[in-house]
Amino acid sequence: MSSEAEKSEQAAAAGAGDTGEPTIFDKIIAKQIPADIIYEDEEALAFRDINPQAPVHFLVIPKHRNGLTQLSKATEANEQVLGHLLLVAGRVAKQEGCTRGFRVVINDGPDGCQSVYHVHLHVMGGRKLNWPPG
Ligand code: TR5
Repeated sequence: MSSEAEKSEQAAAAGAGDTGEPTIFDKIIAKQIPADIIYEDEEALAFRDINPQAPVHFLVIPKHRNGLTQLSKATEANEQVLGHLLLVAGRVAKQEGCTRGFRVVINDGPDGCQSVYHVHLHVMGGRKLNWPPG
């Protein structure tokens, strides 16, 4: 894992939460930091998770965060983009070969184990997933 990724995980472990600073995802959007991008449009970016928890594990993020650090801060103003992220999640899961299904997760805040405060969807598949999650 890169030192940037380690820093992000350490911040989460320390319960740092939303710092108001640009996140690692802003740097990925700006192509300042490389990521394995598998889908991109005007509003959304999907890239493989650096620490995959399933054979298919990618993240879908809004390219324009507009203050939306986490789902619990969402308002009606974010409704369209959140819907778009879900549509992208489903389309890219299909593109990635998840024909038998997949899971979409949004971690929110310290109890949700959120480590990057730029709202994002985890999409996981490629094997039978366990339920309930830990
Ligand atoms: O814990 P939450 O829900 O906030 O999820 C953040 C996710 O971002 C984790 O699953 C990390 O593995 C993932 N992550 C963190 C970094 C990173 C990444 N995925 C792809 N590329 C990444 N880079 C380049 N750097 C990271 N710090």
